[in-house]
Amino acid sequence: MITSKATLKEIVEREVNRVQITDVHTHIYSADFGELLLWGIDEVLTYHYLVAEYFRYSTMAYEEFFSLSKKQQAELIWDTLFIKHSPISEAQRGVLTILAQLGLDVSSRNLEEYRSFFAGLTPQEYIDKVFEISGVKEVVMTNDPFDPLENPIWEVVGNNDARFKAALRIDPLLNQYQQILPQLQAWGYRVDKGLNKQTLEEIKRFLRDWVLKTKALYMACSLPPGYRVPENSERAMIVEHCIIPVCKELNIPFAMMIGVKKHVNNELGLAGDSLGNADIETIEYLCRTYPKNKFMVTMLSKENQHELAVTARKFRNLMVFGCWWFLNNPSIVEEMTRIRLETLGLSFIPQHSDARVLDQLIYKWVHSRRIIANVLTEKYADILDNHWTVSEEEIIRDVENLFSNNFWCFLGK
Ligand code: FIX
Ligand code: ZN
Repeated sequence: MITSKATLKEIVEREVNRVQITDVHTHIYSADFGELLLWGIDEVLTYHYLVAEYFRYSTMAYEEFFSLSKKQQAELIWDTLFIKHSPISEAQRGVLTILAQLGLDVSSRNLEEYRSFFAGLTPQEYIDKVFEISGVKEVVMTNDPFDPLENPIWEVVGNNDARFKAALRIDPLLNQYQQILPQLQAWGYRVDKGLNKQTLEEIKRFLRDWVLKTKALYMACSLPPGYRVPENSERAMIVEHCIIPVCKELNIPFAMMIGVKKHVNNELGLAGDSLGNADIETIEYLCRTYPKNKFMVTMLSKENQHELAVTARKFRNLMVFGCWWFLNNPSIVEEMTRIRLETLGLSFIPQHSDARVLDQLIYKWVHSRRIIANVLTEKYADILDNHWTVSEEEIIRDVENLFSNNFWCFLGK
């Protein structure tokens, strides 16, 4: 049994650093998906977080920047954010963490040298390397049947890498039904403008078809701050009459990622989204009204985090996950992890990477492991003060639950 705080710190850090992680939400793909998988230093540097930070200093016209090649954009970002200013933001620091963990000479600041390292690797080789360095054993992708680049891959190739799991992403269905209606009809689903009985049944058939085709572990959607159910809207109708029944039938969670304000600055593209406070009563309503359904929820506003944790205390069919997007900064990850451990004990999923570029698995998890280990150590130390003792095996158990098993148990797998 562990009784000293020094030993406690050492063991918690060791186990958090070596636990094999299930990353429950990413935007990366197995090599089967070809160009959809983004990797390498130029993709890392042109990550939309860094594009937004580049424009903090640049007066270049947005369209001029986006008309440049990825290589040229990367060089501008490198020069502006790393050479002309010290790279201390979380996303900037993340680039340095990636380079350091790959064993490259960060002090050289030589972008061409970094590029030559990547030039010598195939996608598959680099996937293997990143999974090994990051300690991630499996990731859940974001799979969008409405993406014209991704859709055909599922028809021909599919996913053949067991480390990559699928999640069915249905934002267009919920947030732009009228726009995607023709596509559903073209695929042979007998859907109409009005959400009549046949249309609702056909939307359910579409959802069922794609969950089964992709072997999706859950259905997911990002939702605006104004997301409300119940509500007299297409989105609320489709959630209650299609998503909920199919998720229950297939025993998979509905993952709601709530609070994104799309296109606040449209000229920034992916970097142009922001956030807003969302309504916790919608989550209360769904968890209460559909007790046989499972809901994974992450919210984008810092101000929503405490009430989300308290709501999870009320509903065992609610799993809180991740420090999403603008929350994935050390100061906020620490605060959210502390709130969650104090409010929920160990019954939540503390983090996901949201990696959009393969390399980011490395930095997002190096940074998060350190913060989560520190807060977790403090919480164990608090109970040791009351002469509770904890064993190494119990710490291993708790850490494996936080970083993997809580997700799989919630799925019922
Ligand atoms: O909706 C989402 O899955 C968001 O995570 C993304 O749209 C966002 O661009 C992102 O990658 C944030 O980290
Ligand atoms: Zn995401």
